[in-house]
Amino acid sequence: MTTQDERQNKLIRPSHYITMDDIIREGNPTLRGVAERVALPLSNVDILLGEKMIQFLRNSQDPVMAEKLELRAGVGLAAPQLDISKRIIALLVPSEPKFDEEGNEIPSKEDYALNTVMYNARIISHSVEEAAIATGEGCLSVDREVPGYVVRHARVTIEYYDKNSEKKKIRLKGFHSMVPQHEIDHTDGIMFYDHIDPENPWKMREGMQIID
Ligand code: 4LI
Ligand code: NI
Repeated sequence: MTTQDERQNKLIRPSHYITMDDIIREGNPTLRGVAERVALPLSNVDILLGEKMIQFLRNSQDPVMAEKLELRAGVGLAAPQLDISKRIIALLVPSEPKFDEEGNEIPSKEDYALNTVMYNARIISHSVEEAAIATGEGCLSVDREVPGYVVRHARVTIEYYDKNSEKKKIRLKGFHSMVPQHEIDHTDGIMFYDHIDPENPWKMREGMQIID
């Protein structure tokens, strides 16, 4: 028997890199539980876990590190995916690649549209309009393709606490709003395919925005 605190202490050791072996898969009941809010001001262990989660996402997007550690690329990770039932999510979304007049990509290595750990994140308001990613969604805890539109809010306002225990509010739209909605869902025991129409996965809904 290992307790959650013991698992978290292992994950935050300085020498530990989070890998796919640390990520639990569908079928594990933790993914269907409602996670606990974290205590504020944040404890050092919760701050360190957030940093490890961001490090995992950065490694997963780096071709060299991803191959070495056998990581699947992700832009978001939630603590329940590490079998830690706490309301902690990490978001690392690369900026859209920019191009010069000749059409060459301007390299912008450390450039992220979103690079945040959110504690106790909640959606405080959202658009009536819905949206879905054109190609569907994937999840590091789901080792199969589940095709279909994952119907979400087109725009959200999220309130959360940052790593300094400061209360923040952010408004997001497009792909940038899909990622935190997917991750906040993990803290509520919801999987992306719960939002796919089982009858007709690619059914277009009235007024739904398609993100590509
Ligand atoms: C390599 C290096 C095509 C198929 C396009 C890959 C760096 C799908 C998209 C990435 C799809 C990076 C992503 C998510 C989708 C599909 C997540 C590639 C990593 C695109 C992230 C949480 C849903 C987030 C856009 C079934 C692990 N991520 N693609 N969905 N990328 N990535 N989700 N959809 N079709 N999942 O999955 O991190 S919200 Cl950045
Ligand atoms: Ni997921």
